[in-house]
Amino acid sequence: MWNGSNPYLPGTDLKVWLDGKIVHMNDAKVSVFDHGLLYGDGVFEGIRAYNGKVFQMEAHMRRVYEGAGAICLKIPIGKEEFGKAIYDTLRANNLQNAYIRAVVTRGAGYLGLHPAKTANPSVFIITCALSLYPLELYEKGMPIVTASTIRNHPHALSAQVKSLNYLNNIMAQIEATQAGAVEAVMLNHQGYVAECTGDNIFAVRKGELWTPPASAGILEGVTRAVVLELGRRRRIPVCEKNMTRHDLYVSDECFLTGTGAEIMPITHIDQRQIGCGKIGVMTKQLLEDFWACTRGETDVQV
Ligand code: PXG
Repeated sequence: MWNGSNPYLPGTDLKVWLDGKIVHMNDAKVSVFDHGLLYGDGVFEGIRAYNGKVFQMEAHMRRVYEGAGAICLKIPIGKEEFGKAIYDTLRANNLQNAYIRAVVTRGAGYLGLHPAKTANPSVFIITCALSLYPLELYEKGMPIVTASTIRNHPHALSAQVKSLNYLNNIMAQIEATQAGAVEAVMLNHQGYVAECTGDNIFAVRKGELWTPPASAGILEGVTRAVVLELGRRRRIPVCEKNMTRHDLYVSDECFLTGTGAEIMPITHIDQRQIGCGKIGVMTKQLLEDFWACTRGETDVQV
């Protein structure tokens, strides 16, 4: 049990939804025999709530149930109950604007890989206040680097499965930190741009919006789908196409998308300045459109 000594853990009295019950964070315990811990055997979702409403709930639920299904993991509750559990957790913590982490593990069982060695998958939901990027970063943008760690080969496990094994991405994140950046772009096994460690990537080139296709082995992010739709609504030519690092270097604008980051402008990649070195015109339009969605002013179904 956490004894409160780790300064990096949330220090507040959070309530966690664990297998049907709302419990205090100190009582939210999973077994050392849980296959989620022993083998990374499970799936998770990172979701956000804005003004008391869960953003793109359906898309996140679709992804977690599809991902679980793809690894033969039966989520012990239905989609509706899962959604209600998320709202119950937000309410228990009095949170209107929050980060939501939903996790499904194969559950506790004997040692050994075989999934039959576990009987009861476990579900838990953590909600907490967001530590947002400073607002000025959305104007100024940020630098990223290319990691030498490549994205997992999509033929090993589909990137659509948001599995509990993120070690590759963590390795790339360490590379980013060591280079003084917050994010790193990962290439795929063919050398094409895939995505960042927890964000998708877009480039703007001659008025067109480019992003790598699902076949590049990327997670088809919910934010990415919203941004593609917002681009189409603005009649921007949108291309899902394989991109090289060179395409990024010579782009007019570049930005990341993700649940946590929303739309984050990129100013430098591997020390090369992108465009004017601050948020680009198209990025700014899309960010404003995106914020209108999060405020519930426009509806985008993905
Ligand atoms: N690629 C990867 C590899 C991700 O893990 C995204 C893209 C963006 O997808 P969404 O659906 O968020 O637009 C992700 C999302 C966390 C955290 O706590 C990670 C993500 C999302 C939220 C929180 O590290 N990854």
